[in-house]
Amino acid sequence: MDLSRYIDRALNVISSSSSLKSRLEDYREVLASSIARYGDVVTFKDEVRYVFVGDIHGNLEDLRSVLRNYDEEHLKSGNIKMVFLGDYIDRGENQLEVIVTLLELKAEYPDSVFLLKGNHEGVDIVEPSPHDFPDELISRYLISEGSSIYELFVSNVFTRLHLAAYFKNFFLALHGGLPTATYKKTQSVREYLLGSTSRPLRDVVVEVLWNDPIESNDEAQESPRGAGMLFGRPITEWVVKTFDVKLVIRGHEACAKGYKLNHNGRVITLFSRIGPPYYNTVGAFLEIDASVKDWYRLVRELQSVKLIKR
Ligand SMILES: [Mn+2]
Repeated sequence: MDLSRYIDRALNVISSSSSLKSRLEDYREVLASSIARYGDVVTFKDEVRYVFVGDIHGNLEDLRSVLRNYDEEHLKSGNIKMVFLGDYIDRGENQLEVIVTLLELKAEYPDSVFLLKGNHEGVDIVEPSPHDFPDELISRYLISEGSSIYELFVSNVFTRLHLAAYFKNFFLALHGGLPTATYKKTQSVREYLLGSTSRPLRDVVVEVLWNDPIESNDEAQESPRGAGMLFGRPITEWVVKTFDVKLVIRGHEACAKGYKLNHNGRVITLFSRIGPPYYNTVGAFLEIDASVKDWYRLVRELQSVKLIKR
């Protein structure tokens, strides 16, 4: 069976507020054990196939187009690991369906499905803006139930998502971009992305969730978004060398073709939903096979990029 059947499972879960609330308790456990087992920055070691999915923003049909490509056998056997790059909610018409589908997948295959935090899921440490998820919950379950379900999403889900995924020699995956505040100041990838070895520093996490690449030899420039920074080529070159990765994989920015490359092919952006309020008419996701020696050449030649069209 292909993975799109998890959408039906999600529809069943959200059909009543009581079933959703009880399932949110399960998600809390699932996500907490994933953080306990893999850390806030997931470290991968298996040379298998990795699928990266960019922003979905509540667009269920585009999520379906991605999930149709994969069978449960892939996740069960561990031959494929799926990494979702955040921004599941906000703006689209099916935010709840999208995030619950992903949580159902995570609950079933906790070691093969990884959910990263987007700026719209950063509600614990970072202000989400704009953020119309509470409105969707209230319009569906009315004010009292809708508000309490939103609180459960914050405490049980959004605060428990991974911040990034790292595979030495291969990739670093995160929602927004590479932080500039910790550039050249840290030894480990975790410290670089969190700003400290213990508690995450807000300003650094904001950068991870909000930054965008810019084709510049400046290290950093101010971002027109009003949050985060624009990171230039020197930052990417330092990260590639210091943390020994070939590719930085991120979402966050709509792109006309669903993807784009920056910084001499070292940064790939994936945007996996189509349609308003964004302008792109094609979406994209990425599949790389870490067991293939020249996997990075295949990325550069765009053979690893999968398109979503209607
Ligand atoms: Mn975003």
